[in-house]
Amino acid sequence: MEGKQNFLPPDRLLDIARRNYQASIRYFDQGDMTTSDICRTGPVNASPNDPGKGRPGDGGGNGGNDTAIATRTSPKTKKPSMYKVLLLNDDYTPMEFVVRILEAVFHKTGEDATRIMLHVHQKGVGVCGVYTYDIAETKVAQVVDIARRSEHPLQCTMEKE
Ligand code: TYC
Repeated sequence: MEGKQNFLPPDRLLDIARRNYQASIRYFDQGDMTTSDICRTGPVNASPNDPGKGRPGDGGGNGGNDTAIATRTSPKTKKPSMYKVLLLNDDYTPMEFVVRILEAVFHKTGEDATRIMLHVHQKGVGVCGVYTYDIAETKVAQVVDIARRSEHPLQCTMEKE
């Protein structure tokens, strides 16, 4: 189909852009941003000889700066979720092997490792440490890998705190 395409004239497009810009300023003023959080960049339609005046309808005083970049100034940081790494009891893995695992993977002293191992042996489950997701996942994988290489059924898992 061959037909005329109805493009808006450039002046009309600029007018719409200007109105959108003013509306976005009003929008940011209502929220937690202020116009001071908005950094105006170079003028797109101001004359270099007459920088103080934009075209009619641009609000008059801003030199015709139609480009804005909104930046959030307050840093928003969140603490990562933490995960407990748990050791499970079984009837076959040797106590000494569990103590070695706790020393090697969780950097426990011999005394702490023995205490944790005995706790798991008696209660069925115990916490080896608390870590961010990736570290907890790696430690679980290391325990299971070492145990399987030695053909022990030792079970290790993780749980969100
Ligand atoms: N119950 C095992 C035994 O009597 C020892 C053991 C302790 C196994 C802790 C696993 O996570 C464990 N040999």
